Amino acid sequence: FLSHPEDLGIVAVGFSGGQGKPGVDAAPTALIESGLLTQLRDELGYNLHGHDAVHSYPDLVATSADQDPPHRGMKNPRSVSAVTRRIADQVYSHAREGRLVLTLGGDHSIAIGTIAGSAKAVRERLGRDIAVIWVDAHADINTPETSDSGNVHGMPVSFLTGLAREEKEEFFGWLKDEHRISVKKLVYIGLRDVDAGEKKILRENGIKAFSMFDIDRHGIGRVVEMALAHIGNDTPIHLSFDVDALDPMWAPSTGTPVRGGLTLREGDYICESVHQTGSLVAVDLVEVNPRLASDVDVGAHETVRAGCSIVRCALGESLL
Ligand code: B3U
Ligand code: MN
Ligand code: MN
Repeated sequence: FLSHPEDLGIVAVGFSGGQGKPGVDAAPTALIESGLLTQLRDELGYNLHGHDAVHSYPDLVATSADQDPPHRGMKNPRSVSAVTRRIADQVYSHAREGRLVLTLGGDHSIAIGTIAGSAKAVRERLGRDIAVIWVDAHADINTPETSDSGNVHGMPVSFLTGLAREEKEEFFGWLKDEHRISVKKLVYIGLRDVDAGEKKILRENGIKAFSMFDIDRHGIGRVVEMALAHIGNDTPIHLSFDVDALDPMWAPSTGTPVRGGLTLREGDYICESVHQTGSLVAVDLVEVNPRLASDVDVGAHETVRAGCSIVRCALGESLL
């Protein structure tokens, strides 16, 4: 599905407004300083585009809380809406050229932008709907009304599928049908901390989800096989990987760690398998927060290392 499979569009997003803990905005710099982009260029042979900047969108982020009061319970709604809209444009420009797109977050609210941008570009370029593989401990499918936290990083999937809607441009009203994905082309892997309201949404919409229970029962190999079978062969894939899908043993430095997660090897395996389909059009890596951990130096180092491994596997490092 890529006209230039060797070309990699990079969107580095230093943004944390979709949740309350500062530090997740420092992730792109930490990942890049640890050598991720150099590895992608020198070892995996990609031509990088857009890799010179880490974007923090100072013109779009409200500088004080009273400039961006809650709307329908959502925190920082104007900032998150404006930033994700800009990210959608950035991802779209790369994807419209037929490049694979890698977005380094940032909290998971940014996937509103990344998926909106790739869905629109792939529709225009190929007349196809993308599928989304969402790897996460959480379902991130709260509507503003079901959310207890008001954090938009727990809502991106509801906006992207149209389960949550808003007319007003400044509150995600810029999202149109061309940006949206079907609940039928969405599949989760790694879930283990899903709110009651989210379980109801998953059930009522028949959304395919593989929890840690399913991984224990069937093994990761079979789960990935079933996930890929669900979205169907020959469908462009957007992989959105929340590092908190990994067990805190491998990824302690993240805003909401949940025990009982994927091993790093299982996470890498998911990415390798998705790469192997040849259908990957975009990858997000989100929720690395290098400022959080009981031992920050060790924790952040391990988490950044895990994040780099996930990205390299998705981009084909394991191919022999
Ligand atoms: N479901 C909860 C918690 C949560 C979602 N995503 C993360 N945490 N990382 C919420 O806030 O919506
Ligand atoms: Mn998430
Ligand atoms: Mn999560």
